[in-house]
Amino acid sequence: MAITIDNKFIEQLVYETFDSLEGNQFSSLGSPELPMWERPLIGIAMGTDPYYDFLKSHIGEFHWNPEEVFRLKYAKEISKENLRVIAMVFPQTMETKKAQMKEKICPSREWIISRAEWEPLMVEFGSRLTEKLEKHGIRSVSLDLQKELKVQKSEALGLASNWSHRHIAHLAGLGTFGLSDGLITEKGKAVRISSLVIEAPLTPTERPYKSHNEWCLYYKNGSCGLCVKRCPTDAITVQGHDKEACEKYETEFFEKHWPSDIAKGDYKIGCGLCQAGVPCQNKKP
Ligand code: B12
Ligand code: SF4
Ligand code: SF4
Repeated sequence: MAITIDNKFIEQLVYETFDSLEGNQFSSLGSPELPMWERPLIGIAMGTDPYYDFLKSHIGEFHWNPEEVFRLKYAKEISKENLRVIAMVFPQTMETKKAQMKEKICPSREWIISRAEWEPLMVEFGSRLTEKLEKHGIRSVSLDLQKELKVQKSEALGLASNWSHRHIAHLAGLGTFGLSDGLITEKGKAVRISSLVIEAPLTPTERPYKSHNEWCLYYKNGSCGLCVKRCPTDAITVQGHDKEACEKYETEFFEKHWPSDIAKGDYKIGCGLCQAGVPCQNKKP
């Protein structure tokens, strides 16, 4: 029987792939029975949306559009009309968030590990998903598998990637930005994000907002501001988020406050205290 390639089919494939991940567990903390991440929220955007041009002027010319992403992997017969972008938002588990909420200086052990083991997990996820799609004759590019994905300097906005997962998730209807910069989704801000460019006739997700920051209480009505208080280094103020100060603090906690019983190895680091213990932790507040 011929398979219909539609949103439902893709959603099932994403969940099936996610559910099969061997790396989605805390064996590094001696708890292989506990998952690191919950099933993702999924949003879909057209490959022709004018938003990609906006990102080129807003972030920098270096920010890719879906067609440029597709050309990283495929040489022939690429038409942007046939491309879609799938944004996937993976929530932290309640256990990780509860542990992170209690911390004030150094992120919790669960937060440290779920951040540190993210890249290998996304290699496992992206490889399996793109292979399954290929078996169905569908071309796709998982951004987290592309070695060209890197951080550079946007003249206007400082540290920025050539593919900002959260701007793409915003485009795909999954959330709006908060005072801390973090994307607030229906499952809150304590999330990580991945994206996939795919050649398939999928229907774009409706965007249930009009502005880029309306789900944040501070931007909505001047209230909250709790992320400002959660930051141990004053990197967040009512003027927004100071990326350099934030990055500097991540290095500081790595050097001064890292738990002695967790081997540093080549782990990537992230603080994320502003993502927990706030009203936008688990939901759109
Ligand atoms: C560089 C980077 C950093 C830098 C800079 C962060 C930043 N704000 O850009 C540093 C090292 C500081 C950092 C820290 C963290 N990061 Co980081 N980081 C990235 C990376 C690699 C690129 C981000 C990027 O391209 N930014 C682009 C710039 C332009 O974004 P921006 O300035 O924030 O954008 C603002 C404007 O565009 C404005 N805006 C949006 N639309 C519009 C429209 C108009 C008209 C106007 C005027 C303005 C406007 O709002 C945005 C937010 O304020 C991404 C991975 C990726 N490839 O996407 C992860 C990523 C953003 N980080 C993430 C996380 C989780 C973290 C940490 C929590 C660390 C951790 N893991 O524990 C902290 C949180 C810091 C914070 N307060 O948000 C997540 C995001 C989760 C979320 N809920 O948003 C990402 C997507 C990684 C992932 N794969 O999930 N990170
Ligand atoms: S903690 Fe409050 S002010 Fe900060 S991003 Fe969340 S809703 Fe906005
Ligand atoms: S990640 Fe940590 S240092 Fe950076 S803004 Fe959030 S709380 Fe502050």
